[in-house]
Amino acid sequence: MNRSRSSQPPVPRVTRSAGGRLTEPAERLDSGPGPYGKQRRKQADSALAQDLSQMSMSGQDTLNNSPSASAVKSSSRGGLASVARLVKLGRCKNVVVVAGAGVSTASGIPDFRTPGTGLYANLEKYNIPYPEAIFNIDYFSNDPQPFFSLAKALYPGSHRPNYIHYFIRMLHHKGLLLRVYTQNIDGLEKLCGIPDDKLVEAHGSFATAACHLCYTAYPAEDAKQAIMNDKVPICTFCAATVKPDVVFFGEDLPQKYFLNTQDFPKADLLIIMGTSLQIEPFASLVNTVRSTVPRLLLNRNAVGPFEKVPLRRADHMELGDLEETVRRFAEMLGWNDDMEELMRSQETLSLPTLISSPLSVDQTSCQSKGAPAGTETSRSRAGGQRGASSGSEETDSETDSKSSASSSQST
Ligand code: CNA
Repeated sequence: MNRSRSSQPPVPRVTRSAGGRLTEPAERLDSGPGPYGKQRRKQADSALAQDLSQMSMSGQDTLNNSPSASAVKSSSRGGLASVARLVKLGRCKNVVVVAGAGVSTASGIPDFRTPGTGLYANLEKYNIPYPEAIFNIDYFSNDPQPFFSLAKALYPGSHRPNYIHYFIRMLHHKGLLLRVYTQNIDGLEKLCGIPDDKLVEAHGSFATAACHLCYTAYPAEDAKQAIMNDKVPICTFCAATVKPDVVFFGEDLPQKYFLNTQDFPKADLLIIMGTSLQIEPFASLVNTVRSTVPRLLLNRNAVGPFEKVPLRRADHMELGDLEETVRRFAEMLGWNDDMEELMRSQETLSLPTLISSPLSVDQTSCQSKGAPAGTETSRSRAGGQRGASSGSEETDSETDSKSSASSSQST
């Protein structure tokens, strides 16, 4: 679809950035033994914060080796249960989910920052000066090859939604989901059946493509074919390079992202899942719910405002493997049978091709950055490999009428 930078002056424009220091290669290199030194230090700080926190938090893997782990675990366990209790009491009917790459690792797609397995730890082969360069629009303009090499691994098609995606869909099915804001570009939320009007793909997706210079739309399937065959898709209008509509650093976020100004003040529960909260402006969204609104962080480590001690009174975090945590959460909510039924119902459905499906999402500006594809893990088999439904058809019947803004109205 066509995107124009200047034709709509009243529309707010927000570009994606990696958040101050992370975009600066020099600082990254100064921050430790490697480009990820700062990240490691941050994680160490987080561990300390966790030990000090007396707030609602429980740790699994992360705290197991700490001398004070058991004390922390016993004194602060219960965050997940507290939130489950609120949900069961009917006090959370406008749930906003904020999601990141950690949601899809159980589907076999590496995240960015997990040391060792994350994409940023495995970029040597792309011959780029610093990790973020691969998602930098100026860098792409000069040399699209690093991103295209990566995109070959990222294109949706070989991965299935996992238990976590279906849990988010279950929130919708129960009439509780106000919206899910995902940074992921793998399309798995859509694939698992979360309808378009409940989904904001804040960093775009591969479902559409356009010229990176003049924004002339380009058939997404043709772009995919070219990239998969090591060719460069060329704009039919200006002959510049075409790229899939995923948001690169320095590019505008989709207009639909601005639904956040309505949603977050209205939220009565915020669930933050599988994100390092390092990418702005997305990361700051979590600070825009009312201070009395419970925020539940489900992640391997403390991130963003959850790194500070003490935590905000309404904050809860449950640290450990995300899929395991979400399974426990579903159990506490009494949703096990519903989850099983939902996932079983997906087994017979075939995997749709996102790229050829018509897009109802109105995305204005750009996109990009990616998630590497990998092989499906054994864990993903529990949910992710059971197949997927096409997002829209089935969910039309399981309506959650709370949503007032449709994607096409979102601008
Ligand atoms: P990130 O910076 O890599 O952070 C991921 C977070 O999830 C980290 O805090 C991890 O500790 C945590 N995590 C990973 N796996 C698990 C797990 N199994 N259990 C618990 N926690 C886990 O990724 P973000 O999403 O924060 O960064 C935003 C970028 C990443 C977005 O712009 C995405 O486009 C981009 N990305 C997307 C994908 C995808 O679409 N699947 C994959 C990789 C990167």
